[in-house]
Amino acid sequence: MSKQKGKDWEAYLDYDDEYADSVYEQSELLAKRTRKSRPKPQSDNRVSGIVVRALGHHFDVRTDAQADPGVPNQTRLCEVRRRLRQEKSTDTLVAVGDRVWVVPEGESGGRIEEVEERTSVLSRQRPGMEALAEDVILANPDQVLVVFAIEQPEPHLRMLDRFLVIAEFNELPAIICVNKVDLASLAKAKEIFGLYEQIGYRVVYASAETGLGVDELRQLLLDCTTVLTGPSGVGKSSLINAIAPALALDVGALRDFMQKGRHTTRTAHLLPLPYGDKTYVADTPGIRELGLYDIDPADLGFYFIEMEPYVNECRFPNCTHDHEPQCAVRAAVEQGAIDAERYESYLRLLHGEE
Ligand SMILES: Nc1nc2c(ncn2[C@@H]2O[C@H](COP(=O)(O)OP(=O)(O)OP(=O)(O)O)[C@@H](O)[C@H]2O)c(=O)[nH]1
Ligand SMILES: [Mg+2]
Ligand SMILES: [Zn+2]
Repeated sequence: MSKQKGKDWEAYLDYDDEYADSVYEQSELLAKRTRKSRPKPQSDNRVSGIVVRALGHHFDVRTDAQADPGVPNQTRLCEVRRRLRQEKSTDTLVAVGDRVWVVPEGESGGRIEEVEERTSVLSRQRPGMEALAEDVILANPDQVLVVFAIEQPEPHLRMLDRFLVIAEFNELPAIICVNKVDLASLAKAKEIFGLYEQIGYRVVYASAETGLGVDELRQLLLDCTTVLTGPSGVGKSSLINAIAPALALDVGALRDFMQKGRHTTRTAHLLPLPYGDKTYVADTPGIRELGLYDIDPADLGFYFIEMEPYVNECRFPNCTHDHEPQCAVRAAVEQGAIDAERYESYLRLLHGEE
């Protein structure tokens, strides 16, 4: 499924910049001699952790409190060796959410030595790249909370459909949150998003402002890692603040998010919520471009959950559900069993349109 599967991460990682840069080009002998004076990759003092924030080439890693006591905020600012940083790889080598092994340095520093294989990923096509390139939004999420606003900004359902396709492709349960219901009405919100309930998605109607839906969201987040995603300005950070006020995340001023290109949250941030050891939530920057990464257009029908039951009923096994005769999907659209707008979304994605 994800591109990382089977990749030998250790081959990409080392524990020392200077060492790594010389060893790979020079003789085995030199390598052996140098290694003696360096910490071993499997040194006993390494500790496990989770990458909670990416800061350019550095990463905040939350280390295991028992193995690594006395660390300020339980967070170490870690480097990765230079060779890794120079990799012209199109994949994200270290991402927020990655489980890593760190050799501690000083009171609050460290070096990422190993990245564990990702068990799941929320990713998209890296914007501005022609070639297939993965931009990992979050590594190892258990579920996705796709946040849209009923107003400010106006919801674009084509964009929501893209988020859902990406979640389905990655086999991540998706929950839809419609925020800012205080700006319209619950009736209007249901008119627009009720369709998604009909096709089987959980939809939470919320307002970070009035607290509507906040208890429901809190319940849904318990004991797992949830990534919040959606356009900028919809209130992702505001909702997390409402769920756990102690976090006090930065929230955008109204004029900021209406301006093009302004994102209040600039980097993904994985936060432990004060509701049990296993409750994590990831606040991420708003997304404007959401290209599908590594999804074969021929499989797209499988990721529209209400189309999926029909795709094997078509006359032609390679039916794209676009123009082919005796297409079960199109028949279902004509009968009203599949919503015409969702089908329109499907066609746009099929043809690579915005
Ligand atoms: N009326 C109303 N305003 C809200 C609500 N939630 C958030 N806002 C406002 O919407 C603006 C954007 O909120 P943020 O929480 O920064 O949005 P975001 O999704 O985190 O945005 P990025 O970090 O840029 O992706 C702020 O001015 C919030 O006060 C809500 O439920 N109702
Ligand atoms: Mg934000
Ligand atoms: Zn078909």
